[in-house]
Amino acid sequence: MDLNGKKVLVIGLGKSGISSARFLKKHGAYVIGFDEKKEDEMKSQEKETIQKFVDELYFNDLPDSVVNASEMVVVSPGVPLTKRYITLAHKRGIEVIGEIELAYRFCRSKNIVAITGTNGKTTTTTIVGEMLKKAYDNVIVCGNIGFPFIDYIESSTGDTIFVIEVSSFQLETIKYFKPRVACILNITPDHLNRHINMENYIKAKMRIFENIDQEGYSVLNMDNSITRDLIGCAKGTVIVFSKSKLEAQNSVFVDGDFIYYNFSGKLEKVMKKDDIFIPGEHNLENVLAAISCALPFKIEPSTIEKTLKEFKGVEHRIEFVREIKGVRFYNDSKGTNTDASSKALNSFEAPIILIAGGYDKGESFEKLARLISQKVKKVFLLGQTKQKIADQLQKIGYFNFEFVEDLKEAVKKSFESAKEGDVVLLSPACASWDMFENYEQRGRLFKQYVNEL
Ligand code: UMA
Repeated sequence: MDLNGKKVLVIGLGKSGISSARFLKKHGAYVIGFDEKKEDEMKSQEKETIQKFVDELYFNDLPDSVVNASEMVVVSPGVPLTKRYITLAHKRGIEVIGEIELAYRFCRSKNIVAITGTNGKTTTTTIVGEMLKKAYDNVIVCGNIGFPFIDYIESSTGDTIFVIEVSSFQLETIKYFKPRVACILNITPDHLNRHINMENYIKAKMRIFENIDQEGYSVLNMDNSITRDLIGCAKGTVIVFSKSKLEAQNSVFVDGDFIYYNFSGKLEKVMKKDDIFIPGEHNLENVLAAISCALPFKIEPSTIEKTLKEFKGVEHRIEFVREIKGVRFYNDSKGTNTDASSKALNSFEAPIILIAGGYDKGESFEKLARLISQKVKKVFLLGQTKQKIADQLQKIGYFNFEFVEDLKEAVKKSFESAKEGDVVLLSPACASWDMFENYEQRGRLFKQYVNEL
């Protein structure tokens, strides 16, 4: 693909957009940047960076003439494809792709592991990266995890192994993106404000298999009712995983106390499941998925075992922060949907004081409310969804909730109402964008407020 002199419109100037603009500019493109933010809403430092990589810059609104004059559009994952300017580009026959696709077109390596799913993507992607790093020198972990794929294209070679976390948003704008190994961990309701219904959300996730060929591998979770049914759509060699015993030829599973794999005609006992350091049934699923993704790279059972004994988990995912007077604080800021927060709640036996609420993605809180009524002593609610969650709790006769204005107040009041032996858990079940820049900022602030107690 020749970018020299090509007029490329980059929509959304966050992490993905800035990195795309930087890459495009370096490869000789004429770059037009656009962000819906008002000019004065963008931090001056950010604007200065962007200005280095764009030839024209638009804020707030984009004239049709700019779209019409473009030869290609690179759209950021957070921008819905139903936006007027995207529809216009499609109408004019202008190619619209995302940063993952752009990066792929310049990627010299064929060794790409791509991992998607509603929950567990970051943990699984990180574990696969850790396993492969023990066996290979040149492994890069990137993508939705927070590090744009395109930032690593120039420093990579044909031997680099990319382990990429991909979101449904990113998959909507791929075209030729072909991983060697593609995995869908699980699918439960999420991002329904963007995808409108589950059918569209599942379709977006399934696109991860779209370009897999005979030499590739598709990995699927047999314990999730939606991914189990996708087996007919998987391509290449299909590897399945489950927390129960499987008889399938290419599989990773649990039998009794042990994890096994059956791959390339060989059945191997990998390790005792209780020796995995990170706790919880959901993490066992993540581990089984990670082993499945690593198998095509001929990773030895001893390497898998060593990695899983050492791996301590990722930041913002049921992350232990501190214990004060017998009260343990956990940061699960990455619990951005009800399924993720349910998993967090189910990871504790101790009484829980929960901090929840945030940006409304259109999800129902009915099921979560029932679990809260069983496991949670008190809930502090904040953000856009606080009333919506409160309504569900009231409906089932649970009244032990309180509205708070901000996270600082939530932390302070949680501690005041906690007793020795309790757990204070931030697991919002919602995205962060109503009050914070992202979930990382929310998690970091939570830890700061806990450390200030
Ligand atoms: N913007 C518009 N119009 C819109 C929406 C956004 O102009 O309609 C602008 C915003 O004003 C902002 C910029 O676009 O300036 C933000 O772009 P973005 O939302 O695509 O976010 P990035 O900073 O580029 O980060 C993206 C991913 N964000 C989203 O998908 C929302 C990051 O995933 C990812 O780490 C990063 O690219 C690098 O690949 C975060 C995420 O929350 C972690 N992902 C969701 C999830 O995991 O559930 C999908």
